[in-house]
Amino acid sequence: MNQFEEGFIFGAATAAYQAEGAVTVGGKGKTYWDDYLEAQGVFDPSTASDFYHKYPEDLSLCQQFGINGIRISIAWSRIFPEGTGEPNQQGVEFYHGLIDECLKNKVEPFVTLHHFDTPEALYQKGDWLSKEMVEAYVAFASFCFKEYASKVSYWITINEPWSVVAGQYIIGHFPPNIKYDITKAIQSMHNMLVGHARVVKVFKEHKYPGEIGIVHILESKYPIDDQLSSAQAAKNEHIVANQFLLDGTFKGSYQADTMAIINDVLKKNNGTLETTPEEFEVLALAAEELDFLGINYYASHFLAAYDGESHIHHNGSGEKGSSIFALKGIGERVNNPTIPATDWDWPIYPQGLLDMLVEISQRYPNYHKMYVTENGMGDKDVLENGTVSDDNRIDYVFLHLEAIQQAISQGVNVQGYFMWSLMDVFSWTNGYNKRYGLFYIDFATQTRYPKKSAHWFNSVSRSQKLI
Ligand code: BGP
Repeated sequence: MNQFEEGFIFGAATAAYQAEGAVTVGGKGKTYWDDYLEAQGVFDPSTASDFYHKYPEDLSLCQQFGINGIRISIAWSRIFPEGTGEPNQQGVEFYHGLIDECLKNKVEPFVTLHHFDTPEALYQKGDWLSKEMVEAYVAFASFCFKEYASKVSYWITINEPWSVVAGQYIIGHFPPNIKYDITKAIQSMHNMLVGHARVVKVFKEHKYPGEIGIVHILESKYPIDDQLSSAQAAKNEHIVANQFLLDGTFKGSYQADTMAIINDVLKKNNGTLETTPEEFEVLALAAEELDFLGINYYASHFLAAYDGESHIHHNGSGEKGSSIFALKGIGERVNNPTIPATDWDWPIYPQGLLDMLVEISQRYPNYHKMYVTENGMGDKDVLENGTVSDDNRIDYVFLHLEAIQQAISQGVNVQGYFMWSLMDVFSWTNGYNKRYGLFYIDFATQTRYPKKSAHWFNSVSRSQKLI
């Protein structure tokens, strides 16, 4: 039972802006994070994990430690510094070098086209709320397919539409730092799905080799108690954060039970959703053609009803117990004292991953296959004697891999697991003290140190067995 099938990928994930650093090197243009982070003056992304220069070392570590898949993303503004126009050859060559190095080390690259890093010029035009952005994204993706498709077997259109819109328009900790604007969030998710679908269409029309998928963050939502109003709150958040995106991805339209709640939430927030028949046509086409779904899963949430004004506090410091997340017309996340949580208040609940995998396989039988494309535990790691004894992280990953095995034994097709993150990286809204890596980074020297979890992951990967 604890054996994974041959070919199951034991990978690790990165994202360009969080790992590469070199934000002004090689002709790279700005993303919407650059000026914002500089003005804020708290976290400096300019070097991050220096993956831009250190990737040969990191890929050699992958090979040594049994990591046979890697998620990388292509920084759009390295290829098109202004988002559109002429490609920057230095950026184009950088990703040829990186992809070649993955292949040389027998580490399968899963390449994401948009991981939270819209170029500044397109952000100024409205980001995913503007049609221009969608057009430019399709052009950027088309360029990447032409350039790299001969060597990339797995493409990911967009990483976590929900986190993007929650950060930009609900929590307000991503630029443009708008809070509680659920209407903008829903509209932006729809537009991202349309961009995704158009890119899937381009990929399939050109018959590029390889496969294409999308990554959603999918956290299960449970009522905190047996009151009907708590069940309704859990359902509301599930539909807004999960089901709306899954319907758009796999059904090509938003189903009646989804729209009933979306319309209700929009009404309570005085908003509307704008869509066109052509958009649904392309969504339906992509739903048919999509090769895989990537699930990022870290936590689940427990909800109660909430009638007050929206109120959110983001715990970005690791001060346990400081999170608040209450949304008008949706519900309030409440602490479940029986479930452990990280210092950033993320409830650790592997059962939520199992439930989500099973639910997707039942509601969307056309999903083909899934990968868990991110899972891991952020912690305040301490380097001692050249390593980190991260037993908590090993326990966390063990339990989530076990949940995946249970899902597989119930007939769900899961083909791989990517730990977030390969090495410690820059965390968008938490900086550098929330560490996830299999490899600890001393950010002052950029030296890599394998954590205890890296050694453990190596034995799991090599034996294909959960030990
Ligand atoms: C996911 C993102 C990653 C990464 C991870 C951990 O939502 O895809 O980019 O950041 O979450 O999140 P955080 O860094 O906020 O702890």
